[in-house]
Amino acid sequence: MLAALSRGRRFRYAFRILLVIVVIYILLPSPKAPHYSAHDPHSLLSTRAPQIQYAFDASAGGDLYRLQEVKKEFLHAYNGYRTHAWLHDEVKPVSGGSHKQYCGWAATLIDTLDTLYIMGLYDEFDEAVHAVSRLSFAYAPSGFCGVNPFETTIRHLGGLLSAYDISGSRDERLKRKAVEMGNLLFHAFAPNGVQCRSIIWPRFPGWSCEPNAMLSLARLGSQSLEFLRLSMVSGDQKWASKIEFLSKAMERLQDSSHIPGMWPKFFDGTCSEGVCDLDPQNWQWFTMGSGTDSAYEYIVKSHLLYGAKDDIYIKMWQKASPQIKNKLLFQPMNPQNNGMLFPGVIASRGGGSAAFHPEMEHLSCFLGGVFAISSRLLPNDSSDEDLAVATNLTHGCVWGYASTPSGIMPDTFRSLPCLNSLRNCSWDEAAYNKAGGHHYDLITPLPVGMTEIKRPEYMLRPEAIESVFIMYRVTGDPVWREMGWDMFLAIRNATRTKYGHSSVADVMRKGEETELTDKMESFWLSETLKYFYLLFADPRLVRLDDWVFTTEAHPLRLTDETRGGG
Ligand code: DMJ
Repeated sequence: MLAALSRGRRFRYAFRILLVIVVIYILLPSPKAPHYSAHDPHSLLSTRAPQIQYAFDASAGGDLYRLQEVKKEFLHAYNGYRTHAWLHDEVKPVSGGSHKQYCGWAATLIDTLDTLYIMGLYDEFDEAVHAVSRLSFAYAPSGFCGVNPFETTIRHLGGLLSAYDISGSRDERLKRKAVEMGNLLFHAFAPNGVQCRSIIWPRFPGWSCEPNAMLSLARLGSQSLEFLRLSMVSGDQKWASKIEFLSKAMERLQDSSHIPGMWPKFFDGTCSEGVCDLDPQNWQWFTMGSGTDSAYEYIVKSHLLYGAKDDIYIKMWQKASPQIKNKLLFQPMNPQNNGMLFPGVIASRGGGSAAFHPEMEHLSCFLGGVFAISSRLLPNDSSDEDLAVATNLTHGCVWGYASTPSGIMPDTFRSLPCLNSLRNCSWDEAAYNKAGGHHYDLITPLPVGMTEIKRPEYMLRPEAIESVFIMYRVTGDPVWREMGWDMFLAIRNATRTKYGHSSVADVMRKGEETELTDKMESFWLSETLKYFYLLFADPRLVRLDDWVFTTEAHPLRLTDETRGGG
């Protein structure tokens, strides 16, 4: 009958049907859409006996002035995004435009949901959840898109799961979106079970997920928290089974690297059984920075989330951590002679030839927090040593901030290691002069103790404040709040713009000389400002005994049936 109609009438019919569908969609109440308010019965303050977090007494409280200052910055940046880039991936903090980074699925909004709730911004949370629940991941707003499985897992899936957990595990809209994203991410695995580089989305006939010949450790090992929690929340075990397969591959490879117990940065992911055994003749890089960081972090944290069901994670950490301490950590020579530690990089060719690079990345600053958690998770002979390592690693990052003219640590720099002894490392001016120049450029001196700045930018990264926050929560020592406040002031001063906060090109420049790159990654709101906020909040808020933070700072709820202990 339709064929008999004129083209114009067919068009009008189709238009009317479409209109009716849109109106029904808008008017239908979303199923199970709780309204969040300041009187929300769900409380984030808990009373569970402390295991990881210091036993703060009830009077510890928050540092209200600093808390409000952090919240002000958060609102400034969030409102910049809300007004100028709503539902886009990122706001451009200098020019006020928007930026597509992750297929246009509102990366900043999804990444930020749980921070809104934690900060008590319930109206904003309500509005944001409503908007997110109406997004569709069935297609990419900008046509075909290459989905990055690593980033989409930690930002989108982690963001949705955490928003669900933190708001009381009752909003079906959030659970549904998490499952939808989890199903999409399931396409990121090649037939041999290993993650491919990207998923072409929407998929089209003929596309297949090709296994990755240069698979990074971070990609192999950084979805366990999100996938395990998704299985727990949804009741569907398919994500947990995937993690079981991948963690077995990691366990199988752990002793065959040039530094048994540690994994190198890259693997060949093209073998039929998953990941190939390592070729001992190849170069292997060992680092705590880019390409590996979150895989080590997830071993410890997956034990926290799931150790009662599977002890594979803690066994891997027990093998890895002594090697990290003995082989990778070094004490940089510095005029203050303080005992701080940095993780370096080892490039090894096998057959005993290995080179140590005293290179420190901002990304590696997560490690202090991980050692602090593991020192409490596994009370044993090395607990005190692990806490001392955590303290010295975190001091190293704080030193990296305090040393530059802007008060912010560069993305990558080098130092002179005291190779002989971790206790006896006194300042040796002649050795320092020999190791590197004194100058950053013609007029600016290098911070004394650094021998080279390889990447001078600051990308609004969270890892340093993340470890400062964990150190405060684990030890209860208020000195960490003081250090965190100095870091906050320096970052605010260098990065604040009209529409938010911007990455800066060079932390060795100050004030007007700083070049702003017009980039505000979603982790600024998801991680960096969340950790600053929690550092100054009542320490019972989002306690380390009730929640585990993903690598994107999304707290996931710990449950008694699955959590691992000592
Ligand atoms: C974040 O997306 C995550 O913390 C990730 O694990 C590492 N990189 C950024 C922040 O620097």
